[in-house]
Amino acid sequence: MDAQLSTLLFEQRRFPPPPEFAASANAGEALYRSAERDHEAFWAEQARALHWIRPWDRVLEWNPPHAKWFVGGKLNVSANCLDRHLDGPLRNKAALIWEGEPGDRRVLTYWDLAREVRKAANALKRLGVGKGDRVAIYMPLVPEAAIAMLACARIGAVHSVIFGGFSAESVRDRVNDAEAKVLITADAGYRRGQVLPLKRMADAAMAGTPSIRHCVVVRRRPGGEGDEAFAQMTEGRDHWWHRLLDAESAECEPTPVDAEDLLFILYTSGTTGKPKGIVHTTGGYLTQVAATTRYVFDLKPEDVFWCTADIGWVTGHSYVVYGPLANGATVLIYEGAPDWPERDRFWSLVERHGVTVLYTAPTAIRAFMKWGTEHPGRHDLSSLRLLGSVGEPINPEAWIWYHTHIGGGRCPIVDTWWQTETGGIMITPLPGVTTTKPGSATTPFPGITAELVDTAGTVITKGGGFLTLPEPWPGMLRTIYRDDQRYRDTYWSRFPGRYFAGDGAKLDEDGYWWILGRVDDVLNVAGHRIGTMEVESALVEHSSVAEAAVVGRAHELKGQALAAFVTLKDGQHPTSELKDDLKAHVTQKIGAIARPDDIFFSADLPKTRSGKIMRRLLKDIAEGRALGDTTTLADPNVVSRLKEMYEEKEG
Ligand code: 7RM
Repeated sequence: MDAQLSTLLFEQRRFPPPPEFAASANAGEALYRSAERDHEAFWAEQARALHWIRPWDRVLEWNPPHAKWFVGGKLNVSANCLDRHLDGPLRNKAALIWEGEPGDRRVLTYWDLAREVRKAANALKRLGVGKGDRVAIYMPLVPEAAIAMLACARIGAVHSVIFGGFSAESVRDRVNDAEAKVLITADAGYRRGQVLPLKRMADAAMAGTPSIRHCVVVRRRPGGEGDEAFAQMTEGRDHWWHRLLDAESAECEPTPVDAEDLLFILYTSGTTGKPKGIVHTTGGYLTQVAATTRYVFDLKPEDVFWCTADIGWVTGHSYVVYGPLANGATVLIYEGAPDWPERDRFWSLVERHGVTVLYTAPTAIRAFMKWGTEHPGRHDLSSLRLLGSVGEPINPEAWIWYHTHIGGGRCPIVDTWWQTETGGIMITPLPGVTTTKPGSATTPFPGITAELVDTAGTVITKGGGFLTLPEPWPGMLRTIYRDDQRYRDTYWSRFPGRYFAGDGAKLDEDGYWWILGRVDDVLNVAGHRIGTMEVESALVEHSSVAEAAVVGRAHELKGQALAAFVTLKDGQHPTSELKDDLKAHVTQKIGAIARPDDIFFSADLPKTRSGKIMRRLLKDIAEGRALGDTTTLADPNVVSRLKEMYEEKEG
C-alpha cells in the first residue's frame, strides 16, 4: 500500500471540465449545494423524478444498521423503465441495441421491450411465480436477460442473476440459498468463438436444486430447438422461452410493489467460502441508480450508452438495465469478448453504433494498452463524448491512455467507486463540474457521505486509512439474504456505527479520494471480487489436496492474479498434470474467473505458532519481494524453502 501511496502522491495532473461540456451538462455545482443543505430532501427530490403509484409517508427510517427509504411508497420498477416512456417521443426509440459475438444484431424499441417484458411476466405468472418468489437467471448477454429481469420486477418477483461464466456448482449453491422456483437460462452463449453449453450446466445444477419447479430456455443458437447436444428438455419442467411467450398476451398490469420490497438478490464474494446474497429493495435502489445515471453519465436523448459489464454483475444491473432504462436511454449490449474476432471489436462496436458514452473497467483498458493503439486507431471514435471507469483502481497511466487514445483528449473521464453492496455509484466526479485527477475517484456523489478512519475508527481528514460510510444511502444493501447476523458482522462491526467497505483509501489536500483496494481477504481479479477462502475451499475439496492457501499477487492486466500454495496428501505427487487438474477443478467448482494463475506445491505452509497460515508471507513470495517479519513463524525454514522454489520457477 505504501508504494502505491507514494506513486499516487506524485500525480499532479489536473483535468478541469471542458467548457463546452459544462455548458450543457445535466449536473451543476448547485446539485452539491442543495444536497449539502439536507441529504434526505435531496434524495426525496431525486425520487420524485420516478413514477410512484402511492407517495411515501417518510423519506427515511434509520435504525442502524437497518434503513428504510421512502416508507409507505408504492411503485413498479418495470413501469418506471418502460410504460412511462410509451406515451411520448420515446415510444419508438431504441431501448436496447444488441450485438451477439458472432455478429448477429437486434434492436428493441421501448415499445418492443415493453411488449416482450409483459409477455414474459405473464409466462412467469403462468408457471406459478408470484410476488416475493425468487427467480434465478443464468444467461448470456442477450436481450432476454434484461427482459427476464424486468419481467420479474413487473410481477414483484425477486431475481437472482448468476453470471453465465459460473460453474454448475456455483449455480446450484446460489439457487438453493435463494430457494428459487424458476431458473431462466439459454441453450448456449458465445464467448471467444466458443459455444458455452449453458443449458447443460443448468441441468447439472438442477440435479441438486429441489426448489426449482420450472426451467425456461431461451433459444440462442439459430435453429437450436431440437439440438439435443445443447438442450435436452425435461418434460414438465423445461420450456422454450419463445413458445411460452408466443402463447401469452401483451397485456400485463404492473404489480404495485412496496418501496422496501425486494427487487433482487445478487451473490458476491466475501471473506468466507460462502457467497453472500446481497439484498436490494425497490424504491431507494431505483432512485439512486436513476439519479446517478442521469448526472454521472450525463445522458441526453440522443446518446448511445455502452456499459460493457455483464448483467451477472451489479454494474450490469444498475448501469445496463435499471439506471439507463429509467432514464429512457438507448443502451448498447454486446455478448462477447473484446478480442473476438479481432482486438478491435470494441472500437468497431463504438463506430458502428455511434456510442457516445462508454463505461468500462481498468482491466480492459490495460489490455487495450498492451494490444496497441493501432486497434482503436483503425476506427472513427469521434462519437464518444464521455468515458467511465469502474471495478478497481485505475492507474494514472491507464487513465491517461484512455483519455488520449479512446477519448481523443476531449472526453471527461468519470472514475466511479461503488460496490455490489452500495447498489449505485458513491464516489465519482460529475462531468462538467469536477476537475479530475488521474487515479482519483474524486469526491462523494451529492447526498452521500464518506469518511476516512484510522485503525481505531477515528475520523481523519488526510493520509491513508479505511473507507467508511457513516450515513445510510438509498441504494444500500438492506441485509444479507436470510443472514442478518452476517450483515451486521461483515459491514458494521469493524467500526461500530459505520458501514465499512473493506477498501483502503487516501484523502489528499483537496479532499479527493484515492481508493487503494481491498484490505480484507477479498481479491479483485480483473474487476471481479473473489474471496480467497472460496478458492481455498474448492482446492481442498480435491482428493489430492490436504491444505491450500490462496493469495493475490499484483498483475499487470488483471490488477491481481491468484497464487495458490498447496500441500498434498501423503502419497500424492506434485506433477504439472496435477497443477492443470487443480486449475480445472477450481474452474468446475466456481468458474473460470477463479482459476488460479500459479500453483505452488509445498510440503508445509508457513504458520504461526497458533497454527494460522501467514498469507502475508505467501504474498511476499508470490510477488518476489523480500520477506516481511518472520518472527512469529513456527518454522522459518518453510518460507525459505518456498521462496527458493519460487525463484527457481522464475529463473
Ligand atoms: C461496482 C463494483 C467492489 C470493489 C470495491 C473496490 C473495487 C470498484 C472502484 C474500485 C477503485 C474504483 N462492485 N472498486 N470501483 N476501486 N476505484 N472506481 O465493482 O462489488 O464487484 O466490487 O471493487 O475494491 O470494494 S463489486
